[in-house]
Amino acid sequence: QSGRHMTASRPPDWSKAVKPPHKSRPWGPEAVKCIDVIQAYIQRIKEVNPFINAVVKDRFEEALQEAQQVDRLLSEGVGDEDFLQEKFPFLGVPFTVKEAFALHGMPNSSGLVSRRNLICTSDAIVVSRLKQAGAIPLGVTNCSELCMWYESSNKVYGRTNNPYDLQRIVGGSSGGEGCVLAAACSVIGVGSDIGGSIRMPAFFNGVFGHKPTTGVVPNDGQFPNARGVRIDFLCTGPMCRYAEDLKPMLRVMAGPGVEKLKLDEKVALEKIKFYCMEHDGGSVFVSPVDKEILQAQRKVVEYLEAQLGVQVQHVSIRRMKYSFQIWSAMMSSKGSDGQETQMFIDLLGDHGKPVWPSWELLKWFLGMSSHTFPAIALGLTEKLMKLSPAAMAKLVNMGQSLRTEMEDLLGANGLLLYPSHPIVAPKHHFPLGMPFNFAYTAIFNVLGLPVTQCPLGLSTEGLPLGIQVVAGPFNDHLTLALAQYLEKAFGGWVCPGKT
Ligand SMILES: *[C@@H]1O[C@H](CO)[C@@H](O)[C@H](O)[C@H]1NC(C)=O
Ligand SMILES: CC(=O)N[C@H]1CO[C@H](CO)[C@@H](O)[C@@H]1O
Repeated sequence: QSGRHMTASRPPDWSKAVKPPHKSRPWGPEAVKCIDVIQAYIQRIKEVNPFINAVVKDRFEEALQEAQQVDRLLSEGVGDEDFLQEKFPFLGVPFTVKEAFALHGMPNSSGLVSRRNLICTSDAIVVSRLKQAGAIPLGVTNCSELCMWYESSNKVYGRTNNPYDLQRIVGGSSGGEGCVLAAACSVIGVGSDIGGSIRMPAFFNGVFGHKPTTGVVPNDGQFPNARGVRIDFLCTGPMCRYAEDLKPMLRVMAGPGVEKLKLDEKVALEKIKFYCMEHDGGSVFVSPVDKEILQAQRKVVEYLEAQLGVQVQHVSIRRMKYSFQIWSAMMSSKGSDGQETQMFIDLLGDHGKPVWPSWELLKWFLGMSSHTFPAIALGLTEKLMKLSPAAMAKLVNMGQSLRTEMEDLLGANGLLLYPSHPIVAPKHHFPLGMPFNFAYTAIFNVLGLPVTQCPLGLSTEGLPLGIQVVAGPFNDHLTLALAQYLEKAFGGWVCPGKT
């Protein structure tokens, strides 16, 4: 069990994955104590984290004390089950948080070396709301440097490995979160998404991730936070192993914002208008969609048609081909308040001097830079990629037309099925060769639509497959309802190492 010389080549025995605590009844003779649940999760993290490197800072001692408080509360009989359900819907449930969010006593470096010694003295709003709902934080999880890349690796915490194959990526930027959930080290988690940072890791690790409608869940308390137009594109949201947890999590995380949604509305799936698009129409910047991902999507279509008696309509929305260009242009456009978006090199400098990317590149070749290669490359290219004002305006217009087109198509009762990503979890470093594959998720950030990534079993190589379910604005209840339905039909999360 000495972690020091462990060569992280083979995953450990995953078969001892812990059952979710809320699945076992909290009362009666078979009751499970909160302390036992938290202990089991801590044990699990200790066992597998040396391989996956997903939890980057823990608070096990505090978590155990909090679990004892929960047990005491229950033994004192504070109220009946309904009361507790209402007041503390996540009482005693362990959870984890992407490191970029503030969690009291934990770092919030976002993988930036210059921030490595920061320790939070407060909680992000969503974290505090989950705590108030009774959930117990176990620690914080890895992300990409400044949350701007889809491989979770940085110079503060190193690289996180995929639990289905340690040689592969977990995605980013909420990659540690996707990974801990899949590895059964945590059962619910907090992520954020400006280009797919919840949905990509959820896809690569075979768990559920929901990007809510823009403006429903507060983004406060994360670093870096969005400014200017990007405020409308960044979404904080839930990630979890079981689809049934998405809705209560969203309810808690949204707080008063939940009133904008219709989460209590009953969804009649057989009355939904289903649309399906199998690829973006052939963008040259993006990998073609993998055959197995296509097959999985077709199976979903067949299943819905057979079971619900619906007709899934194939659509080809031409503007989707320009997803990457539209996202980039809209991300760097001026806000309605005239505020410019922040340059990445300034963020890298963390309020000090902006980082000079060519100098960092030179240092990187000598192994002396404190930044990751993708971050340096992003710094180098952000100036080069600056479009002419006319080209920018054209793309922003195109994005606005696409938003109208999507909203008209989906209305208040439509769902679109779309691949979560063109390929299954690639090997480490692959994203450098195909940097724009995130366009499959990113386009929905600038469109402001709610999207749930749902796992769909494993590929022949044993890697998670999945699909994005997209609804019109404020119709999150539709995507969440379909997520639960697909989980029943296709099995949802599959414990890694069991196949
Ligand atoms: C990160 O932690 C530092 C130290 O407590 C704090 O000053 C800062 O506000 C935190 N960042 C966010 C976004 O909460
Ligand atoms: C592989 C790796 O670098 N792991 C590090 C993750 O972060 C923790 C906490 O800072 C370190 O102790 C590990 O060495």
